[in-house]
Amino acid sequence: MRSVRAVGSANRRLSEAVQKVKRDGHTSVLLGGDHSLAIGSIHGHSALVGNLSVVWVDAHADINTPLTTPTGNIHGQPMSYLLHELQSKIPILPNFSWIKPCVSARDVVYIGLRDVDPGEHCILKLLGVKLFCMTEVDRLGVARVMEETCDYLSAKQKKPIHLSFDIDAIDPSVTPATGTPVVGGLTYREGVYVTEQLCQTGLLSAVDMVEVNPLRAQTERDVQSTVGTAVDLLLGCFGRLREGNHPSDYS
Ligand code: DIR
Ligand code: MN
Ligand code: MN
Ligand code: MN
Repeated sequence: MRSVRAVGSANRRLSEAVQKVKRDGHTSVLLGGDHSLAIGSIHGHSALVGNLSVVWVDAHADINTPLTTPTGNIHGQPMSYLLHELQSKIPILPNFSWIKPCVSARDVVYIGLRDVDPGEHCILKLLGVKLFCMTEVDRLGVARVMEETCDYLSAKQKKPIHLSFDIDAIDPSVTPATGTPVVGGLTYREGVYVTEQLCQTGLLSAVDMVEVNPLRAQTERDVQSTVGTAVDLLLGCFGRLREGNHPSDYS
């Protein structure tokens, strides 16, 4: 396990910062940085608003436990610390004892998966987590995926939505400047459509835009394409429409 203490204490501070943003009545936006930051972001969000829906857009499921991780990377594990259902599988770790699981497996939807470890696949199936891997995106199309995602999340009670968007969900031909690129991802347009539809629900309450890493780019053009896409995805979350916006939309 890499940098356990630092990740634990940074996330504790982050959780408090997110709680303050939510207390002040704002939508929280986290720019990252590796995806272990979702621990503090979701913890803090839930501490203030209560039960959440989580939409996790990623090539990876990030649901390894400290015992199933093949890499020791905590950014491959954040969901395992947050889910009630996995609490008994989490060993005691330094600077992690403040983390209380706060999300139910039935309130999570994954979109864009295409690189899932065997242990993670086991967990996802055991818990019956709703997911749209790239096969599903290919089969159904992004419009149907978002329709089903929004129906699934609003079927019970309408909970605030936490969007955790790993930029590696998008195809590396568009967003190459990231730590663990995987071929065969969402197109730019599919990514923007996901954010537009989540904005439309009126329930989007916090957004993580993570794994954007200009240091991993080979060219300036790679940086521009990756960062520009991340910005457009965030604008989609905040109501920018490709049809254009009426002036009153901005007020
Ligand atoms: C792998 C890779 N499943 C792990 N995960 C990544 O390290 O647990 N997540 N890259 O973003
Ligand atoms: Mn991730
Ligand atoms: Mn990822
Ligand atoms: Mn990662």
